[in-house]
Amino acid sequence: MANAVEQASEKHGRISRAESSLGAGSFLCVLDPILKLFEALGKEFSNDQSRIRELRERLVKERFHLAVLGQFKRGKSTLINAFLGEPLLPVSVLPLTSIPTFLRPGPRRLLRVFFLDGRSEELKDLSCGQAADLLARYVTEERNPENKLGVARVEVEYPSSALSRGVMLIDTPGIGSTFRHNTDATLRFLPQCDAAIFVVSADPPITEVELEFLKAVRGKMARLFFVMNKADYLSGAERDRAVEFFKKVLEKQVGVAEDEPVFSVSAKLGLEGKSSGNRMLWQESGMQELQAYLLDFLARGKARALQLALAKKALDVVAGATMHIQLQRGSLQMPLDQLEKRIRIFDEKIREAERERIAIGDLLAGDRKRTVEFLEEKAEQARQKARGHFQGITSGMLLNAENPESAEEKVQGCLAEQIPAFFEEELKSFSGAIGQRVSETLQAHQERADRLSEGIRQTAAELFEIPYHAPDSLTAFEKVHEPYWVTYNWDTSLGDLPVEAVEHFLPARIRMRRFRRRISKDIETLVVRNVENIRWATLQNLDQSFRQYSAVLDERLKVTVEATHGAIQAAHLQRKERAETVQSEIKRLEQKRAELGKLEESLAKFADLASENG
Ligand SMILES: Nc1nc2c(ncn2[C@@H]2O[C@H](COP(=O)(O)OP(=O)(O)OP(=O)(O)O)[C@@H](O)[C@H]2O)c(=O)[nH]1
Ligand SMILES: [Mg+2]
Repeated sequence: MANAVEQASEKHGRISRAESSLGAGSFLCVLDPILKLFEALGKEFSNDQSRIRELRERLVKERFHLAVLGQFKRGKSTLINAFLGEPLLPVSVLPLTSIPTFLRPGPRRLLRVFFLDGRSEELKDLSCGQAADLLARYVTEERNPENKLGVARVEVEYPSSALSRGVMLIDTPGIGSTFRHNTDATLRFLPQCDAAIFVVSADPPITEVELEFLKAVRGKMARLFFVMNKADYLSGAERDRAVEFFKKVLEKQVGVAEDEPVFSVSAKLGLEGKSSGNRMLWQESGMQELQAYLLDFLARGKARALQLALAKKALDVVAGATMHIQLQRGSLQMPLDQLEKRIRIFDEKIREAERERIAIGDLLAGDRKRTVEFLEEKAEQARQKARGHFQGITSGMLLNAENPESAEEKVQGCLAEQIPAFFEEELKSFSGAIGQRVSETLQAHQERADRLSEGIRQTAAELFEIPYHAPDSLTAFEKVHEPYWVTYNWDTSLGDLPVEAVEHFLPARIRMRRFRRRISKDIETLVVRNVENIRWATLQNLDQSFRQYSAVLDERLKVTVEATHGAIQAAHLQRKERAETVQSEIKRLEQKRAELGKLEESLAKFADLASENG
C-alpha cells in the first residue's frame, strides 16, 4: 500500500504543494483574531461572531465530509462498495440512490435513519446483508419512491479501513435523472460537503448536465477528485483516449489545472477483487491507486481541505461584516442632509420589507393550515386501514370459533402482538409523508425569505454606494431539522373486557354475537387511540417546525435590518447627539475595516488555494 501511495503522490504531485503552502494551525490564527475583532466592534456584530465560532468548532473537531457526486448511474454507490469491499450500498441499472447516505468508520455495523420530521431511528449490530437490505428500504427510489418515508439522511457506521482517519464518506443521489427530487436532494446537500469525488463514466463521455453541475460544485468544494468509472468497457488505448478527452474538457470548460489527475477505474471489478481477496484484480481495476491517493490525501491533506472549505464560509461572514462597517462609516461621513434623504428612502424599504414579512407570515399560516388538513386526511386513512386490518384478522379468527371465552383470549393475544408492528409501520409512512410535505412547503418560503433579506441589503448597498455582498443561503432551513428521539407506547389491550354476569347464562350463540359486537367496539377504541397517538405527535412536530421556522425567519430579518438600517440609524443618532465623537468613530471604524481587510486577505489565501486545487 505504501508503495502505491508514493507512486500515486509522485505521479500526481499535488498534495505536497498544498501542504507546504500554509502551515498547520494557521487557520486558527486567522479565525481567532476575527472573533476578537468582532467582539471589539460591539454587540451589533454578535451574529457574525457566533457564525465564526461555529466554523471554529467544526475545525477543531475535524469533521470532514467527502461526498461522491455525479450524474445518475455513473457507479457512485458501486465505487463506495468497492472501497468497503462489500456490496453494502444498493446498486441498480435504474436511477436509484435517492437519499444522501453518510458512512463513517465504527466498531460495528450500525444504521441511523433521520427523518424529515425530526424523528430518528437506530439499528444496531447488523450483518452486511441486513444493513444492505435496510439501506435499500430507506435510500432507494425503488423501495422508497419519491421519498414517501420522508427520510432526510441515513448514517452508517461501518468497520472498514477504507473509511479510517475520521472522514465521513457520503453517497449522494445522482443528478440529472427524470427524478428531479433526487437532483434537488443533492443540490440542497452541497453546502455540507467539504470535498468530493466527481464520478463520470467512460461510456458515454461527459455530458452537458455533468459539466454544468461540475461548474456549480467546483466553487463550493475545497478539493475535487476526478474519477472515470466503468473502464472495463474500454480497451487500454480507448481508455487512455477517453481520459485525455475528459481532461481536455475539464481544462477548457471548467478551468481545472492541466496536471489534475483523472483516475480511470472499474468499480465493479474493484469490488469483485476486494471482496474475493483477488489483489491482482483490485490493482488492475485502478481502485488500488485511487484508494491509495485518497488515503494519502486524508492523512496529509484532510485537515487542510477542511480549513479551505471553512475559509470560504468564513469569507462570507467577513464580507457581510465589512459591508456593515462600510455602512456605518459612510453614514458618519456623508453630508447630513444627504444622509437624511437616504434614510427616508431606506425607511420606506424597511416598511415594505415588514409588510412582506407579514405577507410571508400569512402564507405560512395558510400553508400550516393546509398541512394540518393533509394530516387529518392521512389520519382518517390510517384509521380506515387499521380498522380493516384488525377487523379482518379478528373476523377470520372468530369465524370458526365455537366458544366465545377461548376466542376472546386468542383475539386479545393476537391484537397485543400485532398492534405495535402495525402502528410502527403506520407511523413511519404517516410522519414520512407529513415530513416531506412540511419540508417542501418551508423550502418555498425559504426562497421568498432569502429574496427579502437580499433586497434590503442590496438597497442599502446602492443607497450608500458600497459594494454589495450576496450572503449564503440555506442556513435558516437546516436549523429547523434537529433530530429528536421518541419511544411510542402503543395501546395493545383494553384490559379485561367487562362481561355482564347474566351473560354466562346465555346460550353460546348469543354469547358469541355479543362478544363480536364488543370486540368490534374495542377494536375501534384501540384504532382511535393509536392513530391519535401518531396524529398528536406528528401535529406537535409539524407545529414545532412551522414555529421554529418562523422564528428563524424573524431572527434572520432582524439581523439583516440591524446590520443595515440599525447601523445607519445609529450613525445618524451619533451625529445628532454626539457630533464631537464622530471623527474619532470614523477613525476607529477605518482602523477596524483595515484590520478586517488584512484578515480577509489571509482567508482569501486559503480559499484561493482551494480553487487552485479544485
Ligand atoms: N461495467 C461496469 N458497470 C458498472 C461499474 N460500476 C457500476 N456499474 C454498473 O452501473 C450501474 C449503476 O451503478 P450504481 O452504483 O447504482 O450507480 P450510481 O451512480 O450510484 O447511480 P444513482 O444512485 O442512480 O445515481 C449498475 O448496474 C452497476 O452494476 C463498472 O465499473 N463497470
Ligand atoms: Mg447510487
